[in-house]
Formats: sequence, C-alpha cells, structure tokens
Amino acid sequence: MKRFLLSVVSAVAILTVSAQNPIIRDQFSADPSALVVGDRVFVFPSHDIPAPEDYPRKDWFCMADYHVFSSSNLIDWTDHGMIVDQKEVPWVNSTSYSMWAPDCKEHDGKYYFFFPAGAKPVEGQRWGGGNRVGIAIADKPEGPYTPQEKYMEGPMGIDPCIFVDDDGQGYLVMPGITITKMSEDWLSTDRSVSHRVEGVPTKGLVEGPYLFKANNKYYMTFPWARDSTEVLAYCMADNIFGPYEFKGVFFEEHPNGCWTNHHSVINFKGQWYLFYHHNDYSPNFDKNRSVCADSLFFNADGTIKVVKPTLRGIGITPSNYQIQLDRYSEIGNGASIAYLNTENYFDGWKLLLSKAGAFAQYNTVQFSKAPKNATVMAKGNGVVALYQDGVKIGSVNISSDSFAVANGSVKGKKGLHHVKAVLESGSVEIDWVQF
Ligand code: FUB
Repeated sequence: MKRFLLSVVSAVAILTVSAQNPIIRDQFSADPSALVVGDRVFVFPSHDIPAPEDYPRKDWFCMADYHVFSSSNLIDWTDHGMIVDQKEVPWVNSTSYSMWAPDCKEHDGKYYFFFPAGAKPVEGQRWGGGNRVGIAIADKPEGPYTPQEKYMEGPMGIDPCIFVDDDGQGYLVMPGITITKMSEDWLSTDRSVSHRVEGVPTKGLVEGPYLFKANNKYYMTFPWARDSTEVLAYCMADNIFGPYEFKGVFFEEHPNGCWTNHHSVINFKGQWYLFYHHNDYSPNFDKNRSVCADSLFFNADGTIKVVKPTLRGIGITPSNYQIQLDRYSEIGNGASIAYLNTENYFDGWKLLLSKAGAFAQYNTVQFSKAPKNATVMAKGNGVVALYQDGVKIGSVNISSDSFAVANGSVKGKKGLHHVKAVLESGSVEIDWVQF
C-alpha cells in the first residue's frame, strides 16, 4: 500500500521548470547523477532540505528522499516527483536523513537506482546500522521505483557509482576508491573481482567517485578536498582496472567557500556536459545546494579541459521565454546582479544597470521568427538598448517604481543569436527580457 502511494505521488507531482544555472529551481538539489535515455537527459540528484524538528543536526546535510528530473532540451526540466523516501524503504532508519549521493543506470531493460542511507540499528545492539547501499528498481527512468527489502551485502559507506562498460558489464565504484564487478542480477557484487584505484591523492578527503569512458579511456573523476574546499580531479587509465594515473584538477574550488562539490559527466547529442552543485539558493548555508551544468571539453591528448562554471549554463533558450539576463554569459561596465528577494532566494536574481554603458550579454537564444517587439520586466527610469550579436535592434523605455512590464519595438533577425542589453541612460533593474 505504501509503495502504491509512493507511485501515486510520483505520478501527480510533475512540475516543469525552465532554467539556466541552477537547472533545478523548485527545491534544493545536490550530487547530480545524469543519465542519457534516448533523447532525454535524466538527473538523479540528492535532495537537501532545511533540518526539521526531529533532526538535531541543524548544521549538517539533511536528506530524506530523492526526486528525478528530466529534459529533452537542457532548458526545460521536469520534476517527476519523489521516487524513494526514507520512510518507505524497509531497511532504512526513517529518521536518519542521510540519503546522500545516488546513481542510476539501465540494466536488462530496467533502471537500477543505487542510494546510500543510514540503516536501522541492528536488533539487540545499541549502535546504528551504519551507511549502507540500497537499490530501487523501475521499468522506466522516471519510476515508479520499488526499493529492495534489504541493503546490498558488502558495500558500506556513501556515494555509490555504477559504471557500465561497453560490453554491458556493470561495476560498483565506491569511495576509497574501489571498483568491484557487479553480479549478473545487479543485486550484489562479485567481491573476488575488485580493484583499488591507484594515483588517487592520499592527503585530503576524496569522495563521490564517478567513472566514465570516452575515446576508449577510463576517467575516474572525484571531488577532492585538496586545500580548504573540494575541487574535482581525475585519474585516467586504458583499462577498467588500471593502472590509473593522476591527471589533476578539472574544476577549481567554488570561490564562495561552498565546501562540497559532486558531479557526473555525460555525452548528449555529441556534446559532453558536467553536472555539479553549488549553493546558489542558500548563500549563507552550504549544505543546501543546487544542481548546475556546464559544457565539458577534452584536449587533443584526451585530458579534460578545466571547466569554468557559468551562470548561463547549457541549452538553447527560445526567444519567447523569459530570458534571465542575470544568468549572463558576459557582464561589464559596472553591471551587477542581486537576489530579487533575500527572504526567498528561490525567486532568483535581477540585473542592475546603473550607469550608461553597463551591459549584460546572454548567449545562444533561438529566434523562431524575426522579433518585432521586446518585453522587459524591470523597474527604475532609463533606456535600455537591445542587441543581437552586437547589432542594435531597438530599445525599451523603463519608468516604474516597482517591477512592471515595459515594451519596445525592435527590428531583429530570425535564427540563433547572442542577446545583449546595454543601458543608454538612467538607472534600472531588470528581471527578464522576452521577444
Ligand atoms: O550530499 C552529501 C554528501 O556531500 C555527498 O554524498 C558527498 O559527495 C558530498 O557532496
């Protein structure tokens, strides 16, 4: 009955959000594991929540369930609802709030969702059951998922990752870092075929391993607390069981001091993408994080180019969407951004243009027809000129004490363009622009 209810919740809790970075805007989300299924990308993150009454650790990670999200265009993300809940898994301590980084992969036509959680205390003993790895199985990536009655025998700890090699063989990768062959039914591992990865730094915490393959090379990537907070680093090998060689850092520390990072890498329609997290919607508490994504590129020798996190993120934005200029590709001449509402950070950001020449550029906008009108949600007094690829297409006069829509005529072109807003006079705040 409980599982039936969970399926019903999953079936109705569908919400579509349109996003740049962060890509998930209706809740906190962390530790994203992305999976390509056909022409969609599914993201299985963990779900940070502010600590409720029955969880005493107000300064720590607090995670009670998992949601799954998907997108076909990397811009519109659908929340398929909750798929696994700490209260619904027989072996999980229902008040442990420790559903940390998960992973999901397809095997024999079914989807196997691997998740760590705090196990119920062992009967007759005083101590807890420790962190174990559980599996929930579904026919479709969006669920509904049915959790196994028991956790996997063997692996203990957090951050399970499942890697599927070209021959279909699955491997469980755990922090340590170890790679262990999965048994045929994917419900256990064959511990006689296991390898400890060499080359991994021995100083500073290493967690969240994510193994992927590109151009016949194995990339063992992992968050690493090199100095004060986590960077993303990697080792490379020609064979699944190594030898692996340390290749360095491909994502630097978050400048604002967000302590963790955790990631996954996919190739979707020929482009590589990195999914990771950062505490955008919780600037004062880095245990409430949000999933972001950016493009990833390789050097000619197969090493990974350093990924620079952007606000613009990935995907092509249709011109008739509310284009969030505060998620800019480039900004200059004194332009800045600020939260719209510091009482509710999920309201997002605004762009502040306060002197002539201040600008923000937002790249890759698809105009399905030549734009004739621009709508700007803004406040203040001033004139904002709009450009396509450096060519001025018109301007909008803004004159309002509170956020209101202002319209202006433009004469632009159809096709894929970079959009730029430049303040010509006055001082304004912009929430979004639409064509
Ligand atoms: O989200 C909780 C933990 O923080 C993850 O399991 C780690 O990888 C780190 O991101």
